[in-house]
Amino acid sequence: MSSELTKVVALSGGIGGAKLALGLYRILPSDSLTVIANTGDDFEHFGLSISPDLDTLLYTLSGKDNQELGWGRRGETWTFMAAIAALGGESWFRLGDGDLATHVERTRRLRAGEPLSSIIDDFRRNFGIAASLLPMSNDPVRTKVQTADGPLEFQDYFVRQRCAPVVTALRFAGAETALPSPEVLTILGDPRVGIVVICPSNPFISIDPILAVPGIRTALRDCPAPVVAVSPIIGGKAVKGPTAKMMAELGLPVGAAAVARHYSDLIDLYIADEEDACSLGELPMPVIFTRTLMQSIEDREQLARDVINAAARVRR
Ligand code: FO1
Repeated sequence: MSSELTKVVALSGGIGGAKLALGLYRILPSDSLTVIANTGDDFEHFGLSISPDLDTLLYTLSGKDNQELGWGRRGETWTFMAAIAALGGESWFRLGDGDLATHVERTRRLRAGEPLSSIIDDFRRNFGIAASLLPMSNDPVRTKVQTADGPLEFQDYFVRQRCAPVVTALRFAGAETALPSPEVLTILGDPRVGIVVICPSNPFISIDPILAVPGIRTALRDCPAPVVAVSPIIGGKAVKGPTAKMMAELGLPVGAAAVARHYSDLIDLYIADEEDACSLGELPMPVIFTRTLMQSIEDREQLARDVINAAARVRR
């Protein structure tokens, strides 16, 4: 990116997206990254306001993430959950003792009337994160999973039922009246933004809720910077999570090409894995192929470099 284009914006859900967000965070000058996070997975549990994708990003960008689980905190203890289970309480959604502090403190401040974006900005500063981390909205937007047996709350589908139910549709309750959180439209209109990256999160449950918030899709279309999406599918399989299963159940061909088409009205460039180089066929946008599997820190940084370099070749 040329020198005056000093800002990068990334749209991300949880685990997969957070890996590329970390790669971008590590290769870019410290305060040049803004991550817009999905809040459609958020829910109330034990009376606590839980924001899984924001928390995964907070922990990942600050090196506090639990690398075995992919969510929650490193070195976690589970005394609270064991005590809940002993009381016969709900233990399907596991809350570690350190993670619990995040939910308790967020809930306290939300109840005191503080907007989520302000709380998260304070948390990321306290965690020493120099990137901006923005919830897509301060208003509640909740992903509802429609199945053959009726609607499910997102975490009930994703965690309690382990993504087993057949998905017939997804709905983002509250999106129609939600406002983008204050800094979201500002950063998407900032002329210093050199690229907007759609991270390799699940397009349907992590990126679509962000795009469903009124004003965000339009801001992306009007954004002077190129918008680049990274495929979350490699060789017809999702790296992690239910993306491939969901695509089949939603009647989409399972593959990186279908994801590119899903974003076709928004993106200037698609980055897919080299494994798919011979199978993508004709797409309505330029495609480059690279290694998109991120197993190590070096992989995260290399993919981030590939994305930044590729964007420099694309002009809106
Ligand atoms: N995912 C699970 O599969 N099992 C859990 O018990 C679980 C607990 C949990 C607690 C806090 C948190 O921030 C995330 C947690 N997740 C758990 C992951 C979560 O369901 C997903 O990160 C997102 O909702 C999808 O990206």
